[in-house]
Amino acid sequence: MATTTSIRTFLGNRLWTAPCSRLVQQHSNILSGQPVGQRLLFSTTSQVAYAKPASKKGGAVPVEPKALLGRPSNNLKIGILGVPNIGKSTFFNALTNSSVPAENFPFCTIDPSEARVVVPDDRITWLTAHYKPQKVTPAFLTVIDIAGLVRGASKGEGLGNAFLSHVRSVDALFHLCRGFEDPGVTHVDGSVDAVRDLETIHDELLLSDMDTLSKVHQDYEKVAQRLGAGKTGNAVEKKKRDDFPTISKLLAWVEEGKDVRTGDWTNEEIEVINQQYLLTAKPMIYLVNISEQDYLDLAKQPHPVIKRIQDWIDIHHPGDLLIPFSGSFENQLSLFEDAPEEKDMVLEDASKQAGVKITSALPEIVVRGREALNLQQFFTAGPGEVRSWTTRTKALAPQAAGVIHTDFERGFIMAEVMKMDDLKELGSEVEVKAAGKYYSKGKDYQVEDGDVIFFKFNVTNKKK
Ligand SMILES: Nc1nc2c(ncn2[C@@H]2O[C@H](COP(=O)(O)OP(=O)(O)OP(=O)(O)O)[C@@H](O)[C@H]2O)c(=O)[nH]1
Ligand SMILES: [Mg+2]
Repeated sequence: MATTTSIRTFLGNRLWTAPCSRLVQQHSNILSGQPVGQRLLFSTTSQVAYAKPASKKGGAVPVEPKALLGRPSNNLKIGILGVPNIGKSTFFNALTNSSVPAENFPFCTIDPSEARVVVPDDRITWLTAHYKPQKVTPAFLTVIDIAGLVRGASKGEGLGNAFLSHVRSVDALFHLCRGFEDPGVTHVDGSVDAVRDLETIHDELLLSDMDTLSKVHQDYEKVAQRLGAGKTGNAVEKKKRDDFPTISKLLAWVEEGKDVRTGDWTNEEIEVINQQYLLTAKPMIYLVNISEQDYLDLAKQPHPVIKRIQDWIDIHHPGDLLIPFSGSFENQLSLFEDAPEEKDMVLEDASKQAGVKITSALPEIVVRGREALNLQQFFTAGPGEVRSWTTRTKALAPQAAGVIHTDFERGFIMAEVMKMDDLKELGSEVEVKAAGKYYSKGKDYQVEDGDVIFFKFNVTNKKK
């Protein structure tokens, strides 16, 4: 895997900070190529099935899937967040091969830029080599470069509410931190201090959520009191009354300084949370931008800023993921995007200098970004096209069919499913069938990441 070394390099430096088995488990999963359990990374956004209490009749225990925080869409976006002038646009350009302005002054970015980046996926590569299709369509991650945020934004400082509305419009966040020293690059607060910057951003997001929730709380409280006093209300008012306890709980939570995404909410509460577009409910991945030399030295010596940030995350937001990278190194590599041999030479030189194999951190960042959005891939494959399709985690088979075409969902009959591992191991569809591993699945089947699916459908029934 192209990213293995950079992950190992990074892990080599994180093991010394690992305070608990969580990190060790996270690491071993990454190293063994297993998908990292979402529960480890983002506890409240995970899709973990839980058991309802046994029914009184003693029947089978029904299992209800846990709802996800966030918009119920397959078209989700991740935003790049951070204080001004720390390399967000530089990172965006390297990641998406774009050329948005990235100059040495705060608020260089005002209007957000959007770009799509291909999600690296060995499975698409395998399917393409196997089926030799006429067309290949990979999955994409949509990334938004947003303006820098300063302390006081929630009260209108800097770009204030305009900035916060940009944050509100994305579904997950790459929280970029400046870990490089460069006297030539000015800092809005006069000095480089990544943990102070982290706190600035977190405080502003929390203050914004507090503000949103206080207003909603006031409104719902009035309605709840009115309806509680025996007055009849319309459907909207009844909903406000019913949601009022959850809003009170949420307000108390953020007033304690806790991000909404760190709570263990019920499905009913998650439904209420999702209507409020809260900023601290969004999954967050911390990206620490260090100098090129520090990036090359990561395997040899722990980086003090990364250690400080990791300690801060472990205390304040345990489970959130940190990935170090070097903006200037990635920027140089991106110049060779159309010259892969020269890019390999740059990486070889860097590896010689570092004494370990060096790779770009970007593939890992893209893959983790997709995971943070609770998105997964399934594949359709044949000589015409190999294509990666996107659903939210554990979508049901008809919903997955609906991503291809609404008719497929409407007339869904069954999904014929091969597991990617079986296909790779046995070598062909025929062998998978012969081994009894070609499964027919009905409408209750939860699609898994990496399924190769052939849908059967019938659209003679009229659209409802
Ligand atoms: N030394 C060094 N300079 C960098 C790095 N990344 C960005 N810069 C410089 O920092 C300055 C600001 O970079 P931008 O990418 O515009 O920063 P930004 O966070 O998007 O800034 P705003 O849009 O103003 O919030 C530019 O002069 C970049 O060349 C880096 O990794 N190392
Ligand atoms: Mg910018």
